[in-house]
Amino acid sequence: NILVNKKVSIIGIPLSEGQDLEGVHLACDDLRRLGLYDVIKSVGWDYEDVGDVKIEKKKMHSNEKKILLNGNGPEKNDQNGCVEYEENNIYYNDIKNIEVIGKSSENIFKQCDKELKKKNFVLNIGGDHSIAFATILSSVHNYENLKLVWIDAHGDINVPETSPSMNYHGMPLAHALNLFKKKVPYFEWAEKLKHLKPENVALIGIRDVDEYEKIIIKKSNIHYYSMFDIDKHGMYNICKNALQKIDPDNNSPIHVSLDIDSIDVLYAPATGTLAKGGLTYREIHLLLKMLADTKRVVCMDLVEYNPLMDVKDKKLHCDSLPIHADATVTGKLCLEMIARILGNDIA
Ligand code: 6HN
Ligand code: MN
Ligand code: MN
Ligand code: MN
Repeated sequence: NILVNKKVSIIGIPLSEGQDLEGVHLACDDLRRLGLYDVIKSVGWDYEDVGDVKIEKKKMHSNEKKILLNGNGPEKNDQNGCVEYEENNIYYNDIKNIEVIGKSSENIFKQCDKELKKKNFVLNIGGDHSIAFATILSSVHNYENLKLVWIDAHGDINVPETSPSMNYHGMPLAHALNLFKKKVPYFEWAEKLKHLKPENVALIGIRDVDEYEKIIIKKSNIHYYSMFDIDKHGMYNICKNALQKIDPDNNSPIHVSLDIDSIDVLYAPATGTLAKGGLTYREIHLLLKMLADTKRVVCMDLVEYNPLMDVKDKKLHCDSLPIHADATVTGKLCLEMIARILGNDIA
């Protein structure tokens, strides 16, 4: 095991400004209430809850200038595999809430950096997926040769020029790969940091990918596995293949970025961007178990759980983890997945 401490640093990151719905900022407190600490202890790990990262709320200026988007959209040329878009018709400050996200991301980076340096397993509980730019850069900064497994229904690899929503949570992977063509306001703190290399990335579970994102994915040199690949080959083979591709020598540290919407709506109804046809309960558990078995996972983001959208669960006989009796369906699954990535072996 790379991590000899067997200690989890819990970082709450109640950032919800990367998307449009209320509620994802409540996830960390919800999981604390449902038994996060007991679950971690029950699988043999110690923990340290360092609390929530400060989210820098935006001060409104009445005379704020609204810059309008030119409606032409990006130009596309996928014949030779490039994405072409007009450079001048998009302003990066039109990314929604970019000030809050950029400033808060610096706080996220610093907090993760501090915890990673302790050689703890760092658990980042979102918040929406916007948090992942900072958490991943922090892992890349602390671990030589870091690999990334991004589990998501979506690509999250839009650049501002291709984004249909201008929501930053659809862009963090592109940003971490340094695919943005211009400097992003409020992210100056990150400009000199090492970014992620595409060959070190596996994207697993995709099924709701925007038109231009498909081109970016194909062109980017990341390794990607859609739901069809999982249907055809089974999760066991997909995970084996993904690990082999990103880490042929089997010795690198791994960062897992887990978007709850990768899982089917049936098992994880409480998330903002639902996409049918997701991972089954068994598939996500198998994937996380195989990752845990590498003994090289050093950091995990758990994002996009929205407790306000969750539904009642009934207590089952197989609920062996010390989870609060009134836990909701998605909340309970989140805790089970945390136990799984830490190496909860049985069943
Ligand atoms: N997520 N591709 C869509 C967009 O707005 O860019 C959806 C992104 C969802 C992001 O689920 O983390
Ligand atoms: Mn995502
Ligand atoms: Mn997603
Ligand atoms: Mn039975």
